[in-house]
Amino acid sequence: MNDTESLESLRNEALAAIGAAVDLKELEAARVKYLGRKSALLAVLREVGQLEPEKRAVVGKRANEVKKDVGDALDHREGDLAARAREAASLADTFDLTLPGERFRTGHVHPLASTAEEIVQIFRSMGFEVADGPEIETEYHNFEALNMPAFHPARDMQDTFFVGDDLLLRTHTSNVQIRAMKTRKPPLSVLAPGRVYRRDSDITHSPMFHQIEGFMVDERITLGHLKSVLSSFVRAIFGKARKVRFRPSYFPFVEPGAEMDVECVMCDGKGCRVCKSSGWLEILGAGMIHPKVLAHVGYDSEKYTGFAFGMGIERVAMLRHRISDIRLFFENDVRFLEQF
Ligand code: FA5
Repeated sequence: MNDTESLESLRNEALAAIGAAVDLKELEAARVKYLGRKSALLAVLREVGQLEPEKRAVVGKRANEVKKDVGDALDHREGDLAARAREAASLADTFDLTLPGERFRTGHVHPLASTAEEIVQIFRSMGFEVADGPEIETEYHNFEALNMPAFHPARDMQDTFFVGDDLLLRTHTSNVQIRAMKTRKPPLSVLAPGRVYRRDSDITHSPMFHQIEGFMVDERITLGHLKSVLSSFVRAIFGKARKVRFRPSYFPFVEPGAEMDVECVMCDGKGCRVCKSSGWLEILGAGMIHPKVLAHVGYDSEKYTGFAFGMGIERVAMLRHRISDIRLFFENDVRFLEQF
């Protein structure tokens, strides 16, 4: 093969390698191989001076042309590959506006919290103010001052969790009657929502549940006031159509005492598992505050009378939302909670 032929095959080989380079790194390798200091082409150009004069002109001219062609091809391919790399990088960065967004799960107010809030608002609109009391309570405030001295059989109605000699988890919110009345003078109308505890568990009873205590004391407060306040409440929360009834009942801290039942919403009063076939669900106990309780807080029971009631918030929420098992409120299953 003479010098011109080998220049032609060198040119073809270089152009093929340049065309086949897939990225700038491979292209740089081709530049070093075909135009670098140790390349065959540069060797030809270095040695051209030693050729015979007429061959020197032909080979020298062709070698310079090949060098230019290879250089041009390298520059051209470099431009192509750089553009392709830029395009790939910008595609990787692209924000696709048509993709669906990420869905954030938002929390909900717990159905018990929203029911309690609704109840509180209804009584606030009737002039009641909200008070608070401790969940860990003394026997005195939970029982004694409520006319349930030690060994009184009525203490058994509320199976109690004791946490110390004289300390217990309050079994009802009625402890707030004593605490609030001791620090206030009549007239007063107070509402006290909170947690209470009893050894009690089935589809309508929970060992920890919520009550709202309400009481009003003034001169000449009668059972008529109690019935009127509770009837207004029932109309506001369950609507006019839902039937309610008062039943005489016994609580040592009231006289007379009553319980209020609401027609069962699960069976519309026909009788079912939730209302234990009675057609009614008990939501509260109530009555006229016993003169002995008024005496305990230092009120003159000849001058003042009052009523009190204690309502189960879970029971109201079950009736409001047609929930058939009280335990659903405490299992924290989001599929249940999401519905409210
Ligand atoms: C009492 O707790 C009295 N302190 C209520 C009261 C207050 C009467 C003021 C008179 C004057 P009782 O144990 O019935 O009463 O409970 C009141 C309400 O709490 C019930 O009507 C019921 O709605 C609810 N309740 C009672 N036990 C449970 C329980 N284990 N789980 C869920 N709700 C309950």
